[in-house]
Amino acid sequence: MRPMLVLLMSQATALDPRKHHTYTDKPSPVDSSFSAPSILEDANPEMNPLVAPNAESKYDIAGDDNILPSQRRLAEITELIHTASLLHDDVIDNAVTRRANSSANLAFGNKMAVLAGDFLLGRASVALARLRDPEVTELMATVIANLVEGEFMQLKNTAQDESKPVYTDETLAYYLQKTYLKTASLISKSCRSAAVLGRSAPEVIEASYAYGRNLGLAFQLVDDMLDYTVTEAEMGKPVGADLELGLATAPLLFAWKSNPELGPLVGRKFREEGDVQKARELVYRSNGVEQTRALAQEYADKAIAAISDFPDSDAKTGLIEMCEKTMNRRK
Ligand code: 2DE
Ligand code: MG
Ligand code: MG
Ligand code: MG
Repeated sequence: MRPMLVLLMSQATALDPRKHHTYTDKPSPVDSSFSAPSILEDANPEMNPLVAPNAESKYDIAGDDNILPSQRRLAEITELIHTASLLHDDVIDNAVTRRANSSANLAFGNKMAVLAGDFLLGRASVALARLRDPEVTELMATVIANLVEGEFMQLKNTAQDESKPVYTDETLAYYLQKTYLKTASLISKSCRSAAVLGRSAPEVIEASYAYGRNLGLAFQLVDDMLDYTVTEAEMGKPVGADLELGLATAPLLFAWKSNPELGPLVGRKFREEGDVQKARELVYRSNGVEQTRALAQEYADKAIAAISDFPDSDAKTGLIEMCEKTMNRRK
């Protein structure tokens, strides 16, 4: 999803008349001299499954001149960072499945999985440096730091003193900040970077960032909701895992808001026998799932509103579809 998003954003912003100047009329210093080897330094482009030139897509992205080579590379970098974060995530979460397969940590062990993630981050950094765009380098390097900051916030779990946890307005704000860092930062800053590489006008750059931020928040809210609602066979990754890990995500936070008795359970991170089951039941009984879906829908709507001034195009339609798909996904 993420590489496609970057390509669609590249296309949609290129078609915006507010653009400073077009690719053909004034190529950026990067793109006029940009001849990139494969992102993994492989001479054979077939070896690069990420955004192969002939990649099949229902969107018309393969030979589109509106998409710059640097923007295609950015899409690949985004995917490398994302995949690296999942390799590390599955180690941290002790997950045994990913994308309907064994997780890398199960198949190869934690050490190899961590090193594989590090390798992808290294390759992403090399590719980023080769774009020769300091602003984009800063944005995407910040994403890497943000992913880690988000995970740290999640380890801490709540903004409250754990001995006396009480639901306050800060509880949801903390969760949303964590969610921005661990998920929406990558989506928003890669969308922004696509517009920066395309030399878009400042308001177009801001719009692409706002789109990504809101879509990213919707995406993780749905992810946290699906953890309560779908089966592992549908998801292709463990479900019900968040509570087992002691994580208070949106469905639980909404349940907690109307059931203060959940506080002590959250405080001890569901470590005692029966905690998880009790918490899960309260989530279902207090519409925590529905409230999470409604909040996700608000963000998805904001994402669509953010790009409303983009001129109509297939790419814009694709970006809107991404929001709809995010809301309807079952995996
Ligand atoms: C997905 O959350 C996790 C995203 C960020 C992970 C970031 C880490 C810091 P989930 P699912 C681990 C390291 C960052 C790097 C290497 C850049 O809800 O449900 O656990 O798919 O995702 O397991
Ligand atoms: Mg996980
Ligand atoms: Mg995780
Ligand atoms: Mg999850």
